[in-house]
Amino acid sequence: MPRALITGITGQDGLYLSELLLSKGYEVYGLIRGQNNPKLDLVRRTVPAVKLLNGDLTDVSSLVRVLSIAQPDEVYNLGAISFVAYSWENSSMTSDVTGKGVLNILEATRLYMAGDASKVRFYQASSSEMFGKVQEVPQRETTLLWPRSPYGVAKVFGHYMTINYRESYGLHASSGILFNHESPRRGPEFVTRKISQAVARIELGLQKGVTLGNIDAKRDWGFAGDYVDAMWRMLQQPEGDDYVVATGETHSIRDLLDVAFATIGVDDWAPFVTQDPQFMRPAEVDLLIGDPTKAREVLGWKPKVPFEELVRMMVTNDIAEQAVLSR
Ligand code: NDP
Ligand code: GDR
Repeated sequence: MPRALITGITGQDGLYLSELLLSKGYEVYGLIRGQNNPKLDLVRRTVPAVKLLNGDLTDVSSLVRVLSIAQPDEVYNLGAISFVAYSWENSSMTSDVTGKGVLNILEATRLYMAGDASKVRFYQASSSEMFGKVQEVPQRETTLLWPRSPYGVAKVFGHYMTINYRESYGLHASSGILFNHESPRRGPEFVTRKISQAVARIELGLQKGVTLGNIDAKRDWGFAGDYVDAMWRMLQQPEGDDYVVATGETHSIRDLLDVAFATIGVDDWAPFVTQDPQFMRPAEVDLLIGDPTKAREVLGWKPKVPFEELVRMMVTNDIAEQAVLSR
């Protein structure tokens, strides 16, 4: 039975990846942090077979201990402070967790493999946020990185450190440059879920409108359930490598509002949407669109859920969820 360790198990991707690996017969270990993590219950309910171990990406000794207990064949490093807007307000902590945390888990993995590179394979959750200021359209594995947020800068550090461990120690390390991926499990701070929850509450008469920041930004949005499959495929290759994972389509937040409000039969969303500078970022990433050719050709991966279906799935789920919560 193959064994996997996932950091970030309480996050959106951690849950989908756990389900995928369990369905493939893996024994799955998850890193969990904090004395009293409120998301622990969700993990226990959703994927009860996952074995949880305490540790933190900022504490390398905890990572060494967790690896020695889990004895994994595959390590998926999904843990991060992942909210871009928050990263300006907590840039040092974001650097510690999202940046140096990658070095910590790579180093713990190197110690664990003890010179035997066949012992373990490593996945790093890199991000399209590393592309930042537009240099090339669409963005691919070779596009110049120009991050525009402390989060993006930290991810660039983690990305190159992963490549460095591959080149220095022969670690089978892959970096997935994933573009935005969403689901009904997406954190409510991200724009897709903020909108799907708001639209659901408007439909139920619980809320009057929603206040957003820049609605002209464009993103390449896919479904998280599809994207975790690409992570797994990377670690099944003979060599570690870097892959862009994206749909190849881009949409503005205006497009997102069109589809979300159409789901509740509203054609003109303008009366429901206001903008506030508090949700604008000091530096914006205006346009993301990925070229997933390499992932398709090498990994045999392609996205299954199109944008409109994804948004409708999220709104429909939130209507049901909010109806229960409001009872
Ligand atoms: P989430 O924000 O949903 O989850 C982040 C996870 O990181 C949580 O489980 C959180 O645990 C954990 N974490 C935070 N701080 C630490 C720490 N100090 N030590 C250990 N774990 C920690 O993110 P997603 O699931 O959406 O994303 C997964 C990864 O992929 C992240 O690294 C993200 O940056 C990256 N990514 C995401 C994309 C997306 O569109 N979703 C696109 C590209 C990259 P806790 O419950 O303890 O806070
Ligand atoms: P992003 O996702 O920054 O791309 O990072 P987010 O959903 O937060 O923002 C997307 C775009 O929407 C604009 N926006 C708003 N965003 C939020 N959160 N709230 C608002 O009210 C709002 N109004 C407009 C933003 O300015 C931005 O342009 C996500 C995270 O999952 C990262 O961890 C990951 O690496 C990248 O995707 C790829």
